[in-house]
Amino acid sequence: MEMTMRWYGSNHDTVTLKQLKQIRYVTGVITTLYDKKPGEVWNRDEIHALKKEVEEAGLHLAGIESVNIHDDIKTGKGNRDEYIANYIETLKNLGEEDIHLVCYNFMPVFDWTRTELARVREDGSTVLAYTQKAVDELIPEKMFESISSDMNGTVMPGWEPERMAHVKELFDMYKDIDDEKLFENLKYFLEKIMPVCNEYDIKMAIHPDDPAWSVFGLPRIIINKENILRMMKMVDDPHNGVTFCAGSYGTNLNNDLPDMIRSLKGRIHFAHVRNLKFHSPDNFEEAAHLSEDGNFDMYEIVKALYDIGFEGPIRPDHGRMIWDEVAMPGYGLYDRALGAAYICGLWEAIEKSDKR
Ligand SMILES: [Mn+2]
Repeated sequence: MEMTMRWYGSNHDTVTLKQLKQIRYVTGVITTLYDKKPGEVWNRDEIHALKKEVEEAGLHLAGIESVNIHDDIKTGKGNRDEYIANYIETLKNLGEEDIHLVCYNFMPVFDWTRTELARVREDGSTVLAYTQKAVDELIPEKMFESISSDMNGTVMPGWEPERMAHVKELFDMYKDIDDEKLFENLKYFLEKIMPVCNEYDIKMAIHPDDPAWSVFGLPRIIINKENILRMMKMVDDPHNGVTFCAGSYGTNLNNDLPDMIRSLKGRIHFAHVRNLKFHSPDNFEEAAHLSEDGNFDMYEIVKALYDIGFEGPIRPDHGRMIWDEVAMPGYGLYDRALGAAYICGLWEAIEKSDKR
């Protein structure tokens, strides 16, 4: 595995590449062209400039999170084929720049959903949190307003104000889309892009839906073992793979994370590791990475990744906000650095015990 950190680019991130480099455990960066709209082509020179910036800081550009999918592709409507052609062009340009990992998601309307961005924990740290009750009491168009004051002046991925201004139209686009239709549209998209992925060895890594169930009546399919294995079989090509996000699949306590990892051997191209603390099955908050701070056994999760021979980038996922840092919720420097160190420690211990 390669330890990485997500970085939003020098125009958007409060964390610098120099700081990431100094974590020491981290050798790679997962980044994106944050200003690109879904459906737009990423030009080769833009990609090259991003890569150069990362490399000049002594880091490796390990992959893109994300190249977002236009809603016409997810709904199978409008200009789907044109947007798929653009996506293929982007993949080709990434391949030409020697970038071989692309994370994406197929979630309708909301990229991910939390009902609080700064829940205060006992020790005064703040974390992202979710309660089903709060979602049930909210009308979807107000979702953005309800959390935007806690964004610390940052623009959060999937929650761009210009996108949220059209949230009602987005809901209309999805009104006749159910799980089956969404699977069908995902298959259509994957079949079209697989040739370019094979040509340039680009590993597509779908991010699960977060939380792993339907919110606001929208369909959600990347939520459990059955569905993800269905997706792997549906387009049975190793380039059709997975971002294994422990914190997203883990929102559903019925998901056995180590078992899911083992069942996805050869298809996990990217891993996100995070811990959640549950107060009840539908009230949880993000915790420190340390196993005993939450409900997940991090040793078992990292061990499962080790056992399947996982070689891709791994990153600590959302961290707590600690030491009075002001940053994008979940994406401060300090707690994610602690997470990286912890995961590297687990990995080294597992690897050395295995080799003795
Ligand atoms: Mn994730």
